[in-house]
Amino acid sequence: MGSNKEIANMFFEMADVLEMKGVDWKPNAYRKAARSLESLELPVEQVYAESGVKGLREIPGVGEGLAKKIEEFLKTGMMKEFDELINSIPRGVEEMMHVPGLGPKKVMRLFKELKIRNVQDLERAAREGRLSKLPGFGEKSEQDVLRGLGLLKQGSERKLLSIALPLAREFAQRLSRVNGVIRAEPAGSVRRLKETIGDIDILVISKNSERVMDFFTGMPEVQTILAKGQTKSTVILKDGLQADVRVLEEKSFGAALQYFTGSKEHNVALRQLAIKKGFKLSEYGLFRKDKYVCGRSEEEVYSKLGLKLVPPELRENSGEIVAAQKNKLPKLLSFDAMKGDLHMHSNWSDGLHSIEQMARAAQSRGYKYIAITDHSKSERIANGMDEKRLKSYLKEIDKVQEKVDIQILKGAEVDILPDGSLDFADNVLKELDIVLAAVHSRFKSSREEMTKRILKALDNKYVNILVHPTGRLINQREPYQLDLEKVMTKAKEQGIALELDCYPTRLDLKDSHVRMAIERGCKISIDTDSHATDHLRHMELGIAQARRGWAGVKDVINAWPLKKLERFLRR
Ligand code: DGT
Ligand code: CA
Ligand code: CA
Repeated sequence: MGSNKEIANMFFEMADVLEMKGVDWKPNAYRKAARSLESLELPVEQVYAESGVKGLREIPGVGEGLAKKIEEFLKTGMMKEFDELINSIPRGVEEMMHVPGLGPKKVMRLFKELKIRNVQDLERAAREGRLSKLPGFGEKSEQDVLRGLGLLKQGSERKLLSIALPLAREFAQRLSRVNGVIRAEPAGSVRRLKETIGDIDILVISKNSERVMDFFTGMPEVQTILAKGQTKSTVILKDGLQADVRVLEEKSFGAALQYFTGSKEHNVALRQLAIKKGFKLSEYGLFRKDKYVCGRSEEEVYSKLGLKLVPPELRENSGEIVAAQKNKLPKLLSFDAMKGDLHMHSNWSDGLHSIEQMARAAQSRGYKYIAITDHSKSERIANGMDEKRLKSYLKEIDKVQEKVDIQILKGAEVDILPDGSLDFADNVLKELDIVLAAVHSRFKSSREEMTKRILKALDNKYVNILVHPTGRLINQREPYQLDLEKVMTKAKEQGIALELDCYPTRLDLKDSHVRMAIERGCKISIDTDSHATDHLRHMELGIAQARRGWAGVKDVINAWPLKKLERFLRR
């Protein structure tokens, strides 16, 4: 973990503790600085080495006080105030903050009034119905706590793709440089680009397995070695993720890559097909009557079984095998297909960077267009804009447009209010090139209410994209109750796209919903919802998810040329 991330985590923790203690504004200042550090492109050591405390103070959100704390940490490896704060409350109490749905204020009350000191106490108390007795808590909050505990458990078992994917790539890269290694590739759910990952699987071709295993189990990220053998080793990494490495012969690498990429369900179906055709398929190869037929590459294996090569993202036994047999696999969206990004924030609302910085960052990714889409007025905590500030914001976009070589669409992320009306009136919406509509409140409405609310918003003639349509946060918040089918039908009728929000914890719509949408002729917009320039890279996660949902260029409005997109936006 680099210092940027380490200091950011310390600031986040300090914010939590300060909030539990009822301190005002400071927690938010710490969080802002933490987010800023997280998305800083340069290592903070470098900033400090080059321009000292003054350089640190130029990091958005970092003032005099926090700059001094960063300096202290860089010089001594410690932060006195961090230690003091952390030691001022029991460890377990602070951990309760990580239960989705429990804020610092509630945690403090549970600690003070019910003497609940850790997550185990909390679970017991909730199961015994003791939480609901606390004034202002009630049975509903108790159920929420139990659900939150479930999500927390899930999160400790399955990690986000955004965490596992770079690690898997890094490990494969390092392993491929080990003496005697011919090839090293990620397999398993990481290769299928699934939204969450149980463990990382890596396959290696090498004649010297011992050297590979020594290297792998000796990596600095490794916390515990669970197994170390000739063909397979398993480790637990410091962040809790598990990783397996397998060493193979060249002759069976394709078969093994196929087998260990999975999914299990895809493999079972493929193996049955092999049997039907008189073969036997295993991780060692394709055999006929115990005689090796092939196994060096996946292509050979699929081809001998009469199939086109199935892209890993589709290997879930959900129709891909029949499609591959009939040469009817979809032409998937490629990783370089995107022409623009239609959802991002600037420092006009809760983003870190200016409109110009966002535009330039998008331009350097090779995009042809972007939409700047800051929040509307009801999003007070996100510094949403009222009509007056919106006017200046639109002027600022015009000014930036003069300076950059990328088309900027003037947009806003407009709240869908509880009654289904929008946060800006039609005569204001009319001034925008693109309108994103979003639910940010009353997540716990009934299915009927939420469906009615969103359908009404989609009746507005200026809306172009319904963003993060189900509101879920992976391992943190369930999707809201919603009749998605009705929403998709309405969106298609109205010429409104549904978003696939690429933010790592959102990935909303999820894969199966993408497929459901495109089967109904509904268009998708894959957007990063960036709050800083470096978030633009999350596009890859969204493309992966779209591919898992069988989407191609025809389904994705921001993979289209500007002219065609503009026609779509005019509805
Ligand atoms: P994960 O780690 O839970 O995110 O998901 P996977 O798909 O990476 O699963 P993992 O790591 O347990 O196993 C890797 C692959 O090995 C899996 O995708 C398919 C294959 N595999 C594992 N167990 C079985 C099995 O019992 N039968 C078959 N046919 N394949 C298996
Ligand atoms: Ca795995
Ligand atoms: Ca595994």
